[in-house]
Amino acid sequence: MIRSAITVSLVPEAKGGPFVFWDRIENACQAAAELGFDAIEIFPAAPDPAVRAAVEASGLAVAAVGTGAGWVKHQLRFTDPDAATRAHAIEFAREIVDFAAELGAPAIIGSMQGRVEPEASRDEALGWLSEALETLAARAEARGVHLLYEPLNRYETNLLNRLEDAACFLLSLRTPNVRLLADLFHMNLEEKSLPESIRAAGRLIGHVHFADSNRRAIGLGHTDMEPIATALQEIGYNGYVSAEVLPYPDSHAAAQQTITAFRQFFPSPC
Ligand code: LER
Ligand code: MN
Repeated sequence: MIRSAITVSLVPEAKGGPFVFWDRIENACQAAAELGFDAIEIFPAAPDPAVRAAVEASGLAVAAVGTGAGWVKHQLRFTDPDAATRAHAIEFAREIVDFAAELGAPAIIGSMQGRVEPEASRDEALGWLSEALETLAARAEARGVHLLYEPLNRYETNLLNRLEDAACFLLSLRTPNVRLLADLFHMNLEEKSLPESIRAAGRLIGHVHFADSNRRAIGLGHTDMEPIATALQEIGYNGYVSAEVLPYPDSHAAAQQTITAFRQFFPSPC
């Protein structure tokens, strides 16, 4: 069954980014639960027992946990030409993988993947990314969860922008424990056809960021959602569609619009 989720950022440095809730975790969980979401997706500054307690008290599941604070707060990326920085990046992400696993959720590798920097070759950068994903995926597997790798659009990385390229890359790894995160906003910029790309990636897709073409809630842009929802059903997707969108016109309205769209495109069978 496809389930609904909504994002909360607990990282002030990410202000302006595509997260629906920004306030305290308790408030975000309460609003999400009242609107009927199945789960919350958390963008934390670091592992935090208080966050875990608040989510558990809310009764919501955790859809995923972002690692991006490693970049926005600490400027750590897996493809940094400096070996010590790369090691530090893996260490930061490993702590988030452990925290996410305690919550029964996968961690997301998005902005921490970095890019091919002028000081390095593309092969070197992809090699460093592979090393990081192998290490983190093994850690996640030992804790019973997947790792999620997210292809980003060309304005955020020059590594892998399309689902197909990212899928080939994941299949080249030794670990089978990394799944693709299909972010509909990035895909709108990079894919020829979103439904076709989803069908081609099939069972490799482990998470979806449910965002319209302008990174507002689904229904507020020009994405044709119906064929995308059909493609997700056809591949047997049974994960979360999680609203990683701007709080437009405000957090509550974006959340309300998201749950309305979710119920329209993924109606409950009973
Ligand atoms: C993270 O999920 C994402 O989509 C990125 O655009 C954040 O930089
Ligand atoms: Mn995303």
